[in-house]
Amino acid sequence: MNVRTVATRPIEGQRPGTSGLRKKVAVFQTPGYLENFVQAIFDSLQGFEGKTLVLGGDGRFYNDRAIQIIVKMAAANGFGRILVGRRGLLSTPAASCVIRKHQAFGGIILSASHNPGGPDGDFGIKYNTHNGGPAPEAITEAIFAKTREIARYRILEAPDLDLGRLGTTDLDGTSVEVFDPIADYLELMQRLFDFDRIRDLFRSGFRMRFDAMSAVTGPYAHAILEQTLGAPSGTVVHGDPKPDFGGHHPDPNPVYARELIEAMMAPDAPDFGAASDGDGDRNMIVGRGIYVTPSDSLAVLAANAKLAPGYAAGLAGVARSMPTSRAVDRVAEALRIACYETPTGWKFFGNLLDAGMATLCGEESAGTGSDHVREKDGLWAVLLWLDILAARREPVAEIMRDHWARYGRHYYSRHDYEEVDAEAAQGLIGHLRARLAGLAGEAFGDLRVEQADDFAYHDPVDGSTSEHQGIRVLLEDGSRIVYRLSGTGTAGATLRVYLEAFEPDPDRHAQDTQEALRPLIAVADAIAGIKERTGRSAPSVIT
Ligand code: VG1
Ligand code: CO
Repeated sequence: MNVRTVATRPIEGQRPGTSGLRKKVAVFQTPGYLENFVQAIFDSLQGFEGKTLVLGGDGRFYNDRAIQIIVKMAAANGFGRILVGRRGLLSTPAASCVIRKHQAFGGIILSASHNPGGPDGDFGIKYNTHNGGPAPEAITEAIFAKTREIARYRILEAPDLDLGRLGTTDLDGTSVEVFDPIADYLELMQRLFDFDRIRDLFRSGFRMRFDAMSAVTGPYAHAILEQTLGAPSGTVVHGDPKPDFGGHHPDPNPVYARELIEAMMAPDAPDFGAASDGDGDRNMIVGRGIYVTPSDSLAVLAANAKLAPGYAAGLAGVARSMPTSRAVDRVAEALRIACYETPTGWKFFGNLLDAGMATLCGEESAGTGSDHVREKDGLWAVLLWLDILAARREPVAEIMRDHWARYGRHYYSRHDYEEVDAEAAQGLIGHLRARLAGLAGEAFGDLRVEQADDFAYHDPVDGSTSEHQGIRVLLEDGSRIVYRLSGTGTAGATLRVYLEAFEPDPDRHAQDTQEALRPLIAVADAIAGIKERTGRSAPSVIT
């Protein structure tokens, strides 16, 4: 065996955040940085000798180099088989699908998701376990602990692999298989949705625009929407994955996917618009003339899931991250199913999905998914919407009006203050925490605080507890403010303020969201002193 053992030393700051380890590309390129983290993953695992590892990424800058390094390290560490997506590409949900289908030991996904890419952008790496889901906190903390005591890493001396060619290569006893990243995923989608019905919808003249944001879903969307479901070519835009995502943030929200929003608000807009993020696990849904918030999308999908063959038997339960609006709670109540509230990050849904307690899950950050894999899944959400539209044959705007009339409308918005001074952000949260006990009963203008706390989650399946997951302020009129700091950024701190107000009256369902939330926005600042503490007069991104 040509295994080389390289001496190394711990590198500071390799603690995984909300979704893996994310740093600037330049940081990942420093000698030993990637190698240390990968070796720490292997060092924290047991019993993988001879087993299968799935490997792929979102195609961002440095993806190709990193894949070559990881293949050689996985082989040197004793994996028996490595499945690599062709050209090193694999969307996050497809990776989850492949891990499950091929009963792999686990998988490594290279992505910084919605963060910008390119030589000056971000890179990221995350480990998923045999259930196909993101490693739970116990494992990410064990990996972090290993990064702090690492003294050597193992790598094979071997030439680079040709990742463009499908097929199997023997690498010193480890079989490395370059596979088609689309096939298994497409097959799974065909089992969940009525492809004939969606084909009929497109045949009837239904028009769609899918913006892949120059990221990983382009090839999947071309293959599924255009080549399989018969949507006219040109339906998929920005469908070529680029290492720098064309210089944009591959984040499907109304700010970064402005082009799609503009197309959908135009007089000749298509019937349906959608976009997904860097690694394909997020989705944005837009109807002609109407943007659907991710929280509303989750609620509508839960209410209509039974129309799709894969969910015809009904839902066991639903789950949402704490800051996600409570629109889905109302649907769960009507369906008489359980609704779980988890901390931010998909890793917290894994246990509920594995235990069969939840079927659909979602986050306000444009993540929706189900028990078909263990990651959020952008194209899956788009296909579920398409299947529902094919069954109901009503415009998106009508479906939304109908939904709100029945359940009431949750006006919802997230205000992000990006790259603020880390100390100022910590100070703001610390100050809020100190005020929590006295907040109940305090009045701000017409609004009075009913209850305030620092969200802690007790996992009903494994009994673990995760604390400090966001400050919640509930007001007497049913509205809510949540404050938390992002765990995915790579520069300074990002403060997220989540605002939600409930409106039962259908005559008041056509308001502008920021208008409807105006009083609450003022209270959010009054409670936390956002302007004063961050020095920002307005959020950097409003979604
Ligand atoms: C953000 C979102 C969170 C999501 C996470 C990963 O985390 O708020 O809902 O799970 O990104 O999404 P944070 O800690 O920055 O708020 V992705 O598409 O990056 O895998
Ligand atoms: Co993502």
